[in-house]
Amino acid sequence: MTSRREFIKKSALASALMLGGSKLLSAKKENSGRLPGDVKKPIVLSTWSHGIPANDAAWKVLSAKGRALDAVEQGVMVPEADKTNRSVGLGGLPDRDGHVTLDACIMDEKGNCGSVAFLEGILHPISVARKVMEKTPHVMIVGEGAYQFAMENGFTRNDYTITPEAKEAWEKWKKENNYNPKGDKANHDTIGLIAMDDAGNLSGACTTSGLAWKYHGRVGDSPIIGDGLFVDNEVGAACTTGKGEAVMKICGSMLVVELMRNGRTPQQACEEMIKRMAKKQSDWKDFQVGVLAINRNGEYGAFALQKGFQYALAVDGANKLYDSDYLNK
Ligand code: SD4
Repeated sequence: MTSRREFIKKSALASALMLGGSKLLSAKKENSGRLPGDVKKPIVLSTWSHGIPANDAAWKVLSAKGRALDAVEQGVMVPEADKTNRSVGLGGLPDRDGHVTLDACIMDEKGNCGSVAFLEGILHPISVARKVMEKTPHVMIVGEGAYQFAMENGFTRNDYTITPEAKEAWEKWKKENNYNPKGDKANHDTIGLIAMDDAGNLSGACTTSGLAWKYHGRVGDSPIIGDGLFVDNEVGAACTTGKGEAVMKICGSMLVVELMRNGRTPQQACEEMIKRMAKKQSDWKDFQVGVLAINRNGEYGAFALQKGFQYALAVDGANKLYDSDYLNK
């Protein structure tokens, strides 16, 4: 018996052949080697090596025909809960005053979104962001207000707000750097995770402790919808990592989604965003930014300013880490 997928593939092939060989080639090319209808899903794409365990958790939800929104939340909760992770969650490195302050956002297939920033003492900021999305008329709540909101919604203060290891690193940094945030090095690895479920719906989540040694109160791109994350179910999803200020200056994730809307593949869109960033920001060789994107066909893209950006891709039941291509060669 012919499966629906095979049927679609054969029909597409037959109609393309009827149109002539050249049409077939261009159909193939436009879909990166796939024929129309052969959408890769579910698919999960996330930043850095902590993306591997995050993707595993997301995949568990998606392989049980779960919703992409649940998958992205479950996925990023893994690095959030990992006390040894120095860039996500309460295990993260603190700001220059010794506070670990957390930023997170989430977005679903309907364009609903929620965000928290400058939040202390909470193990899962992504879940607070989801509550902001689901329970309030707002998109973003920050600082003391976000903490209060978390308390009112059943979250508890965690028993640690900074790990002994992060505190030790901070003491060392203070001595060596004279309490002076530089903010120019990619000393942090946010997790951004975007996914498409079996129903073809897209969602994304992004969570971080932000740049290490930042000014107290500084917020980067990660919890800002359109900067660290953007999802448009008609087009695709994108997320970023690296120096938040650089991403914020060009609304990075939103830009990538808009480029895909205008016909770019995810890879082309990621490259164009990074190239534009480099063109506009003359110090681009001194910092790192990485970007990931997927579109509605389940095609994906990854690109960075510098060598060293890695991403985790889960598709067809396999979950692997890859080195991203980059601009500064
Ligand atoms: C920030 N974008 O706070 C985050 C940090 C990060 O990989 O992603 N580093 O600017």
